[in-house]
Amino acid sequence: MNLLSPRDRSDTGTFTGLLEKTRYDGRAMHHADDQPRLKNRLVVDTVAEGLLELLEVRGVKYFFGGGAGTDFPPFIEAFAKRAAHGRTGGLRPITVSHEITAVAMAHGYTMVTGEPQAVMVHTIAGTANALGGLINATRARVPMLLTAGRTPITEMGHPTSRDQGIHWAQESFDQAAMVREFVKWDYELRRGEQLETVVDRALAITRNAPAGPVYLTLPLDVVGDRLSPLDYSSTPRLQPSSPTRPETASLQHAAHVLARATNPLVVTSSLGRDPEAVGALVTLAERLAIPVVESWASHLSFPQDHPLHQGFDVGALIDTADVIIAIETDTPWFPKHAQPPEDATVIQIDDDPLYERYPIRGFPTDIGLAGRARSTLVALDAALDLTSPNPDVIESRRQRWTASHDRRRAAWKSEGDGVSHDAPLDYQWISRCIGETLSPDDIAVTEISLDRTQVSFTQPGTFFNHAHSAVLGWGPGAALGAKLACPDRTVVCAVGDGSHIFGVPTATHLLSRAYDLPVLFVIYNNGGWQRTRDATRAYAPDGWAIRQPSMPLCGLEPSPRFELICEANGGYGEMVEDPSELPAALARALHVVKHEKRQALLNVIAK
Ligand SMILES: Cc1ncc(C[n+]2csc(CCOP(=O)(O)OP(=O)(O)O)c2C)c(N)n1
Repeated sequence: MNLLSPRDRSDTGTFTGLLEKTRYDGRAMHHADDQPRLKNRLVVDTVAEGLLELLEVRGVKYFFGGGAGTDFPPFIEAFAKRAAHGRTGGLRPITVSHEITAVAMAHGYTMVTGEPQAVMVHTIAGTANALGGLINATRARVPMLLTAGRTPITEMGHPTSRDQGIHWAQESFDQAAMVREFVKWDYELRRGEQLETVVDRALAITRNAPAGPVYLTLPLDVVGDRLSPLDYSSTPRLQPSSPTRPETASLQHAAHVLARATNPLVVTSSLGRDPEAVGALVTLAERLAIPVVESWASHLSFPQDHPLHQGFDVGALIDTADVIIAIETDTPWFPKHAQPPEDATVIQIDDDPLYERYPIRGFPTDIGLAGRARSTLVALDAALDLTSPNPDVIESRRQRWTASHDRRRAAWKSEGDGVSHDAPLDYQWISRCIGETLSPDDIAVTEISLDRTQVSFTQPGTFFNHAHSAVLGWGPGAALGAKLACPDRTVVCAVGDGSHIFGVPTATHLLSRAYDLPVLFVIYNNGGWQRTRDATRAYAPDGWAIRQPSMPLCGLEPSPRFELICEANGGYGEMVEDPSELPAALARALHVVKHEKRQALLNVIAK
């Protein structure tokens, strides 16, 4: 057996980090373009070390360990050994005290950088806790390598054989079954020799469009095993496929339909996931004067101050549109409330216009333009060169939508003004105050709470809302991940009291302090789950629940002093009950975040 017990392990003498760069000059080692293909040699003690080395050379920067357990020792050893050798750069371990926070942090990091990171959780126990976050990452198309240990295989006879009750009870027949519906690929590492293929395949698949998490299980017996010197390619031989775009005939068809449209409409939720796609949409929208609605926006997909931006409620516009371009949106409208006319044409632009992983989704796809949205929009714009839309129609449309944009913004402003003195505070007023505090480059992360009618985001990559799966508790961890990715930018996390609790506050605030991630948390504290109350009100407008002073199953009272949880972790906290006090409180909190580099939390008492 090739197993390595901690006692057997050679000490640091054999370890120099050790990536021996070896060039092979054999014919097979050259690219077709005659560039030499280099092989590196990995010389480490264990498979776990080898895995970390490979993740590092493949550009993974963080290894979020969420709830390390008895399956982690080979990795703990490996990181300790790296630290003992002064290897503090490269792949960095982050100790996260809850799996919900770990997955959300990785999600938050990747949503602003596009670079997938690694998360490791404990067997079935950690996987169960990570599952909600994994669902969010899947629906948000966030690439991520989620790994989990597995209980030892052998009951006796090996250094890593089972010796605790959990080793029997934490085994399942098919551990990946728990997550399989929500990952693109799963696998169990069987042997160290597979490391290069497994790591490269995992990272290629997770990034391949549409991106999404992958799951790799790591049996203790395997990762604790000795790894013989391993030669691997200096650049991964498994790459995600290059971005695609639809064939020319389909683009021309769509362009002709669009050029003839009288009342076209763009609806998008997540185009801004690719910040560079936003400019392509602006170009197309301006060319034909197409109004844009950000429906259930998870990202900033169109500058809010652009005259063609028509807000967030597609219901008001959908029933008069003759051509709808649904771009990166799983839910372009709510058919229960409003539908496009029967003879409207629906063009869907998406990596996966049919949303194949959604069990049911009946939005028409008269023309499905599959591929990277950015490229499709540019190509669609080019295809319009062969059409001849009526310039008068476009000009009158432009004027109409510009006026509508101005009216809409004026109405939002007066709505915000109208609640500016309300106490408890109104969500609109809280959002307005946050909006006035933000600089154009600051990052806002929200779950449900931040009301975009009161904030004007203009730059891609500045606004992030939860995925439509809305497994709540994502926001606080995602904000920490965003701050980890962008230490020089201000990150504001705007969440309800319910979402803050779902987000494991103790873990959140501990992490913020431990890793110097000063985020401003603003809690919209209405003492309960307002969306659930609203849903009950809609379900039974004249029912029993609405007449109760407090609806059953919806309250979070007595409300905790959320600000004290932040203070308990070295942060700054304030409770705000007076609407006129909020701007000054935000300024104080932001000062702490920006200049003292400490986290801050405002517990805003809301209605
Ligand atoms: C993990 C999880 N549990 C339950 C829900 C159901 N749910 C949807 S909205 C909501 C209320 C959230 O409360 P809060 O964040 O305080 O926002 P509010 O609705 O009060 O504005 C709940 C419980 C969910 N989406 N996710």
